[in-house]
This record gives sequence, structure tokens and C-alpha cells, in this order.
Amino acid sequence: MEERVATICRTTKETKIELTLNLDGTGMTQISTGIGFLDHMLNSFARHGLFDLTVKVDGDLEVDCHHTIEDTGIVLGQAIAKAVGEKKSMQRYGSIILPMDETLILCAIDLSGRPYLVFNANFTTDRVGNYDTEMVKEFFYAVSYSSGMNLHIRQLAGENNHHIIEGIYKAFAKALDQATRIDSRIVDVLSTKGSL
Ligand SMILES: [Mn+2]
Repeated sequence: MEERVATICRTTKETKIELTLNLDGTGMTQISTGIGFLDHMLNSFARHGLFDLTVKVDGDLEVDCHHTIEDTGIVLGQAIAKAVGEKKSMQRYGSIILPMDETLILCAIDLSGRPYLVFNANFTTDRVGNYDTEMVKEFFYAVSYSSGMNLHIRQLAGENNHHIIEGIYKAFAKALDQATRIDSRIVDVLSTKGSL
């Protein structure tokens, strides 16, 4: 099988991002975004999804965390789309209900090529570290739209904002790992239309 690895470099007046994603990795990471909690989340994503992930972000943190988090989501989505390629023999769907202490997160993915985000989570603090909680939805909106992913994220339970956000990133990782797995029984792509 071809290597399912993608590197994306993106530079704007607000951020400069270099990201490499290997869907068939082992969870090795090298991550530096300038936002400690985003580094923690991307590490959790890669470790639990068993993806290799290298991310270097130089963002306008003197403004706030917005551009850095949103643009990292855009680039991660672009890397996912590039790495899955034609989606040949790929499972396409993935889902999990993931517990993290008191928190319970549902995440369901269809790598359909049609972007759609349904996001339902309630945060009770404005920030965790230097990560604004309102940016969690923005991050996953960017991922879903730039990768062509139908993505549902739903908080079923949770009190601690760190747990809720980390549960979301971990659930996303597990669901994406499942959706991107290769099943040799799928001869072409898993669609009655013949393409995804
Ligand atoms: Mn944590």
C-alpha cells in the first residue's frame, strides 16, 4: 500500500504552519504551536489515533489564540484530505463514545467528501490555559470543512472543561483512526456512487 502521509505548509499574514500527518503511524509527535493546551490536545489526538504528527506553528499570539487554533484546524483538515487520497478500501465511517472520568463524548465521522459539522458541548470557563474554549468548535469546523468530513461531536456528560475538551480530541482521534482503516474486503471505495 502507498504511504498515507501528507505534508502541508501554509503561510498567511496571521500564521505560518508546517504540518506532517502519517495516518499509519504509531503516535509519534513533535508539536509546537505556541499554545500549551493546543500542544497537549494535538499530542492526545496523535497518541490515541496512532497517527504520527509533526506540527510547527508560528502564529500571531500577540493578538489572541484565534488565528493559530483555527488555521491549525484548516491545515490538519487539508492534511487528512491529502493523506486519505482516493479513499480506496477505506472504512469511511468511524464512531466512539469515549469516557474521560466524569466526561462522556460521542464522536461520529463519515469521510464522505461533504463537509458538515454538528457540535454540541457546553463549557463553563472562557479559557483552559491559553486556549479559549469557544475555539474548540472553530477548530473542528475548520477540520471538517477543509477535509470534506461529516463530523458529529456531542458531549453526553462532563463538568471539568479540561476533561471535556480533551475527551473531544481523543474521541475525534479514535473515530478518525477507525474511519481511515483499510478493509481489504472493500475492493474500490465504500460508496454506491463509485467515488467519495
Ligand atoms: Mn489533560
